[in-house]
Amino acid sequence: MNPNRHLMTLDEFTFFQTKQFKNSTGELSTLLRDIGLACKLINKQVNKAGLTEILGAHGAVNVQGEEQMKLDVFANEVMISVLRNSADCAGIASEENDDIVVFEDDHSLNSKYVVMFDPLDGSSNIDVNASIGTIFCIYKRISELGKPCNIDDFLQKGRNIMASGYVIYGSSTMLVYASRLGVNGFTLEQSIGEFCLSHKDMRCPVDGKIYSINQGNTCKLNDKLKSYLDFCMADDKATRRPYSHRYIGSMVADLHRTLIKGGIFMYPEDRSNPKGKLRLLYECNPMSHIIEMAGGKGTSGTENILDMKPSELHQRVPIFIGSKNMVEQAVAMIYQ
Ligand code: AHM
Repeated sequence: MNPNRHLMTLDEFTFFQTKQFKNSTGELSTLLRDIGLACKLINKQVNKAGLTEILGAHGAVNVQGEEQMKLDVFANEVMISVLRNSADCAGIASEENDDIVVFEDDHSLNSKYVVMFDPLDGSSNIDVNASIGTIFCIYKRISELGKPCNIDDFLQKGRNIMASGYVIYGSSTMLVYASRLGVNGFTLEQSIGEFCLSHKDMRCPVDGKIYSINQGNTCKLNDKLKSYLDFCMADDKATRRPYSHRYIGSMVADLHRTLIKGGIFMYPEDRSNPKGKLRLLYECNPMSHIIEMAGGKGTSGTENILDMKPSELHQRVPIFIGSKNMVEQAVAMIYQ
């Protein structure tokens, strides 16, 4: 039997990338492997979400007498415990935690990286079996090695992201990973429990014909945003309009489609969410980094997302993201 060497695992791939940089220590690859492990553990639970409910809902006890955890709480605890055990993480910030979590053991104090994540984005979709995801990004800390990391390590501009990614728990489970060398997708091969390279050098098409927004909120939008939606729905064959409307309500799933097929995804400011709904640090920054590394664009409408200096951990921001030409046209029509 011949070994199937057409498969390249996430580990092999990141190690291969590491070898291209003379001074690289491989720490980032180790961290990515640890995040991959956490996501495989989350995936296992997500896949049996319906069964878990049969065995006992949140607050109930399962047949083994263990308390059941809500999936987003479970995902958060898995991410934290795996990264706490990681050799290369000084601390984390999570959408589920009010404050940063600093790892103070001797090894972590000397770790170079901090990680930010949304452990289970779009979790309201769990009940209807729609795709959900984990989003993460990794920064090099700016605080002194040997000391505990601090809030300034986490309030860096998205431009400083070293690597980012998401895992989509969908019809298959896939990890999309962006570094300065580009964006690559790895599908979980369940039989060997490894993420394997399946989508090499992913590029977001510069143009598209899909717009993605919670259109039910139109009554809460300002006139310019409403006019832009009218533009998306207008009949004009020359510019491929009307665009198709797609909205899953799970950012990872909506942006995964946008990355592959092109289009624009928006969560703008509205009457109920004057600063937008999505979080700069856990959702907008990592996603903008991935889309930008793939040739697309992410903006708040007035500023490139990656150039915004965060002022607080759970800051919200309006977002327009996806195919470069579509995003630039939307911004020109709404904000200029
Ligand atoms: P969550 O953090 O509660 O999961 O909310 C984030 C989700 C995004 O995945 C999605 O794009 C958005 O909220 C959908 O919001 P809405 O239901 O208002 O359209």
